[in-house]
Amino acid sequence: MRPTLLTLVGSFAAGVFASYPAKTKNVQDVFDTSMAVLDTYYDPSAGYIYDFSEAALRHTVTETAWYALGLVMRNDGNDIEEAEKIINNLVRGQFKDKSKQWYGTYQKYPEEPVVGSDVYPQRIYWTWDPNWRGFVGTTFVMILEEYSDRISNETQELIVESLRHAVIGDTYRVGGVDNDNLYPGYSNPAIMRAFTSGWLGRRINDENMTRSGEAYANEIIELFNITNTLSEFNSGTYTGISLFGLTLWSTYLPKDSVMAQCAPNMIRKTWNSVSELWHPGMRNLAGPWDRAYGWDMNRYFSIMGVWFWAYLGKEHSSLIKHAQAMTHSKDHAWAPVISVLADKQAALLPEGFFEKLKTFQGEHTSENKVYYPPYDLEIRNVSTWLSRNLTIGAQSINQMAVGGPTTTAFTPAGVQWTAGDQIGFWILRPTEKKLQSVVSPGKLSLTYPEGTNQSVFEFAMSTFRSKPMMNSLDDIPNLKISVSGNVNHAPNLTFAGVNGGAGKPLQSFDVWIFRFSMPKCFKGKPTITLDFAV
Ligand SMILES: *[C@@H]1O[C@H](CO)[C@@H](O)[C@H](O)[C@H]1NC(C)=O
Ligand SMILES: *[C@@H]1O[C@H](CO)[C@@H](O)[C@H](O)[C@H]1NC(C)=O
Ligand SMILES: *[C@@H]1O[C@H](CO)[C@@H](O)[C@H](O)[C@H]1NC(C)=O
Ligand SMILES: *[C@@H]1O[C@H](CO)[C@@H](O)[C@H](O)[C@H]1NC(C)=O
Ligand SMILES: *[C@@H]1O[C@H](CO)[C@@H](O)[C@H](O)[C@H]1NC(C)=O
Ligand SMILES: *[C@@H]1O[C@H](CO)[C@@H](O)[C@H](O)[C@H]1NC(C)=O
Ligand SMILES: CC(=O)N[C@H]1CO[C@H](CO)[C@@H](O)[C@@H]1O
Repeated sequence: MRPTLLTLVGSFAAGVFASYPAKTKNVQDVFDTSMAVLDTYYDPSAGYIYDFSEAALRHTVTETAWYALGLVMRNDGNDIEEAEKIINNLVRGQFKDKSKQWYGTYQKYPEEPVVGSDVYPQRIYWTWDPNWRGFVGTTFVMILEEYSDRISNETQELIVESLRHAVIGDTYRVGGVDNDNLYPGYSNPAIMRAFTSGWLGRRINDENMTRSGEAYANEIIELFNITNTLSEFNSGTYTGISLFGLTLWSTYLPKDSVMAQCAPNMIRKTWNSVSELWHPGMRNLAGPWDRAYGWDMNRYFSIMGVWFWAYLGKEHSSLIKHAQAMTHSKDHAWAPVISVLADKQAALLPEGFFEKLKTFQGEHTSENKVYYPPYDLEIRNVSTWLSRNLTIGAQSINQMAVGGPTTTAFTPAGVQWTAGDQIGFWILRPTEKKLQSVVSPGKLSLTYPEGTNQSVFEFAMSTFRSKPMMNSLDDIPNLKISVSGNVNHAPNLTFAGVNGGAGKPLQSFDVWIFRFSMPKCFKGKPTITLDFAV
């Protein structure tokens, strides 16, 4: 085809906008750095991103969706063509059989066998993931809202049709039914669900869908209002996703939506607790954590880390320079999403809010209440003490099941300290449904109200390059721990590492396990008190 004037102008324009023009230097850095990383993971012959983990070049779906948004934003060379190819791939890989529980969600990867076949039985969160509706769906909405002028009408129609499947499929989810766990307290997917339903209902004039989104949002808001915190509280990863979802509420819904009305307040309250728990010196959110992919944010890639990067600059965030080396680094793919929303969210917070997060404000205590029904039988009380070189956080809980919604990630108590060239962590593993905690400067007391002589206080501690071998509590670098209470004072010490020891790593962290058991005969309820000194 001979180039017409129009195609020449088109390619010239594409050349001019060689990068997404962000409003701030930090957001520009988030976007450019991350896209450069994602470009190296992109497989144009397939139209998918390679899985970031050890995966023999399998491809992956959600990261590919976020990358497609990044391509549309960058709009350079054949970016738009690739994005359209990707969108078509993702929609082709969406489950369209209305009779299946996984209707409307997207594949986990294109090479996977047929979900629900004899060889590949359906298993929620394993062979299919109900939250992919929300992750891919919200990304599609952002593409339509921000860049509908850059993509073809056919692709836009394809997206709207795909969103219809995703929104209706999401209504199949009922917490406690068919192994699903979507309650309004499961903050991050709940917020996405209300949003896509409210947004699409308005777009396609489906009043029932709009109403259903608004009604679900009301349940989330009522729950939030009880404690002024997200039910899925303090998580390096998931607080970041909930803030993303609340920013969607506030940005892309009209003023008559309860979501647009309530999101700014929820965002401010959530950032207030973040600002109390964020330790700028240690570059960590102090504990305890509801869902942790690790216990030192300097070593795992978190989505809060990307927000901090966007607002404070990478050097003040929890991410290392070459953040793709960190564990859970696939969340690098969140960068385009956060780049679009960073300024919109910042506009809802007071002037100078983020500047304060660059320096430690001095010793303080943060008290929070959290409620996540049905897992919490009572409101949880969370208390965190922060000092320059030591933080201690713990909560009192009365849960339906040990660990509440997640046993591996739920961390009822956590201590962090500066240990030379790294951060040390000392965390309580969940072993009982009821726990009473008292936090005070330098001190942590834990009691099991329903404990027995079989109870254990099991702590996992970081490893240290400066001190690879650990024989007792006396070997811990930069930290003295004194033990009191009616426990056996000498712990059983084991190692859990990637290549061996008494157990497997936690998330991807090698850990030392200090296990305190109870004497056969003891008075009162099982109690341990730990005094920490740096
Ligand atoms: C898309 O559709 C709109 C109206 O529905 C039309 O004005 C526009 O020209 C179309 N764009 C393209 C690229 O086909
Ligand atoms: C209306 O929405 C509810 C809840 O999302 C759904 O269960 C129901 O099937 C919808 N009804 C119609 C007619 O679309
Ligand atoms: C939640 O609290 C906010 C702010 O106090 C209030 O405006 C809103 O009406 C409340 N919403 C619900 C559903 O309780
Ligand atoms: C948290 O504190 C409140 C009092 O403010 C109390 O009613 C509640 O039982 C406490 N929760 C737990 C799990 O101890
Ligand atoms: C310590 O715990 C390990 C692993 O549970 C166990 O094999 C070992 O026997 C325990 N040692 C003592 C002295 O209790
Ligand atoms: C340990 O607890 C069990 C049940 O709580 C009790 O039956 C047993 O007597 C206790 N053992 C000792 C030595 O106290
Ligand atoms: C005793 C101790 O570890 N002090 C450290 C506290 O943290 C500051 C700043 O992070 C260090 O400079 C101190 O050495």
